Amino acid sequence: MSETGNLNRRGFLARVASSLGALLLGGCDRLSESHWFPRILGSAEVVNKRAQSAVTRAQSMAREYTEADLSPNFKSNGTDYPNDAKYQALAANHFVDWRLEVGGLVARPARLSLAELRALPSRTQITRHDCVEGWSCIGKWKGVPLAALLDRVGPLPQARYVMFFCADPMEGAENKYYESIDLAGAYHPQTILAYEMNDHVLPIPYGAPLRLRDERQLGYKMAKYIMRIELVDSFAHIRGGRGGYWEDNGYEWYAGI
Ligand SMILES: Nc1nc2c(c(=O)[nH]1)N[C@H]1C(S)=C(S)[C@@H](COP(=O)(O)O)O[C@H]1N2
Ligand SMILES: [Mo]
Repeated sequence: MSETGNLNRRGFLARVASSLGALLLGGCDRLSESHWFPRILGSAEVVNKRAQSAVTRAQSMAREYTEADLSPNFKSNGTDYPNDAKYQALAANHFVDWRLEVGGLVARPARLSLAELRALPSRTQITRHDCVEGWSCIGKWKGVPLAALLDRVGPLPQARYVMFFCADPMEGAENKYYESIDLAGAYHPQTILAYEMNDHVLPIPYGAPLRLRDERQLGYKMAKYIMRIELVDSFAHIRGGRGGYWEDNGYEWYAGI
């Protein structure tokens, strides 16, 4: 290519670059004049949270059913009335004095009444419960998304699992039912702490006053009679070290279906 050709070419590229720049700037100006652009720029945290939940949503949603699919008799399994004096006293007073303790690796530990949990956002879902023993029932659940509760207490960066400690003794008072799920599962939009079942206050056989619904896992993950929630970085040193009552007895920790 000749000297002049090179210069012309450089001149051409420079002109393209500058007009491209003008185009891009023009584009930015137009965007920042619109309503949504500055708001999104000003809320990177919200964008990140949305992106995070979009990813978990894409991961998989458990199937949801209609009212017509509800099981006429939802089975109660495992404990149907905790053999624990403190629990029974709380139940006698309709759980007015019950408080959900939330602690461990969180910025703002909390003690929440049922009324306070009901004041948080809620989600209602009709889903199929599959027990590892080989039966399934379809029920309607209403509760607070675990994600909303986590937003309230602020998980610390080291937190990896959410542990649920229950009221019901299995063998011996010290060996109460417990379970755990990981944070990705905890933030899944269908993971809720249910306080209603089939449009009624959650009955005792199904886990009153509060039970976990994690619709993508088997029944034994869905802790009933929750008293305390604790965020941890490992469950290796808690109880049997396998993350749950049934896990300590040989069941898989991950019970995805
Ligand atoms: N606290 C507690 N949670 C529990 C259990 C239990 O015995 N105690 N049983 C588990 C099992 S094996 C199943 S299948 C479901 C049963 O829930 P349901 O009684 O609503 O059918 O609860 C799970 N969560
Ligand atoms: Mo189960």
